[in-house]
Amino acid sequence: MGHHLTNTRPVEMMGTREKVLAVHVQTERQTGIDTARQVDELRALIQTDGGDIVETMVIRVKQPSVSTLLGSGQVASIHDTAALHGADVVVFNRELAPLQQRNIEGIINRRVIDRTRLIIDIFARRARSREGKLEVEEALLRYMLPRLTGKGVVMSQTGGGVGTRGPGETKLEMDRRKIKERLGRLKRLMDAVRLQRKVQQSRRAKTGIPLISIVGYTSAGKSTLLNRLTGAGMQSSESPFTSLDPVSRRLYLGDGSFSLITDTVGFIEELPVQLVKAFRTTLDDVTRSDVLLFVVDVSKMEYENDISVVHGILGEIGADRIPTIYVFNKIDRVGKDVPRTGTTDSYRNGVLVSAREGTGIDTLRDMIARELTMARRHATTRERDELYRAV
Ligand SMILES: Nc1nc2c(ncn2[C@@H]2O[C@H](COP(=O)(O)OP(=O)(O)OP(=O)(O)O)[C@@H](O)[C@H]2O)c(=O)[nH]1
Ligand SMILES: [Mg+2]
Repeated sequence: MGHHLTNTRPVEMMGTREKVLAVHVQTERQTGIDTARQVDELRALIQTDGGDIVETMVIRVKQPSVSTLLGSGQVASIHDTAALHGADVVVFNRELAPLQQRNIEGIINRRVIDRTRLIIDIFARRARSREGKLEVEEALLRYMLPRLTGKGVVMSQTGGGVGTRGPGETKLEMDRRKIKERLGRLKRLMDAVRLQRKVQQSRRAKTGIPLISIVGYTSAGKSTLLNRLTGAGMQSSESPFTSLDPVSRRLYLGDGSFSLITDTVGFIEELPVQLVKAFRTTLDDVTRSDVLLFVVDVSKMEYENDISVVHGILGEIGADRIPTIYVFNKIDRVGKDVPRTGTTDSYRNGVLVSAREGTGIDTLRDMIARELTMARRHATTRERDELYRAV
């Protein structure tokens, strides 16, 4: 009986989890609270990527060194700590320049993975759709291009290590020329996907069905909210980046009409630029929405920071002017008073909910209906104006 269970366990639980030393590099500008939050986030990312954290180091740096980022004494102490705990990999909580990464790796004699590679790796692990896989592959190749050494690189999807996953089916050995060729081919493949999407979009636009997108920091509760609103069977979990592929469902409004509501990839502080670029097709739906539901986990101490990170990324993808409802989620964890005394007051279009327990969801439905009516009115005014201009 027991072996059925064993077979469904993830590979990492069967004794192959890599031992990871987590290194948080703290610059002078950062406060203590920032550090605690970022260290927690780093640890969650490493665990999501199948790593077993044996030790966490916080290293303060005053004057970053071009060649190794840290001082030589600091690199030596990373080496010693890694050796002491038998770490296989050292993961840094920031992007390292290719030169820094290579030099540190040389000194500490272990694989060095930076934050960007770690996040791309998690995306590679999660991508299910063809489009998502192509997007992750593009991000990974763009990341690797400036990091090639003479030998080229090896990517494999079957490898179990932290920060080693690639999206290809087989082991790929690539040099710079091959990477550039592959990027060219990826571009052609994505162009085809985009064209297909355009056709779908214009077909959908003709139906006049309004679009709503759920956006927010990773783990804010976006999928739980979609499930609560529509009964969709979206997977939700504590670990970051559970959902990558956009999933759309019908959301019925009071008057019998419906809209399409889409849940998509979560955002994170310093989301690698390669990923934002590669995911532009996926994020295109967000940009075309009539209304955004901006989900915020108010049980996190630093939820205001999450809000500004998400605002930043919405700005980057050109979705910052879409009418937005702020959904302050997880109030079951904090009680009603806490978020009300904070920033939530300054968001006119905000509602306190618990997606898990259903609190506040009726109010949210009413707000969505109202927002869509206004969006429609705007659209008709615009069309009428255009008509007047035309005659
Ligand atoms: N207490 C509480 N937990 C919640 C609530 N909503 C979601 N959660 C939990 O928060 C975690 C993340 O929820 P998800 O719905 O997966 O979050 P997400 O925003 O879709 O995350 P990603 O897809 O990974 O970006 C899960 O463990 C949920 O059960 C809520 O209202 N209250
Ligand atoms: Mg999700």
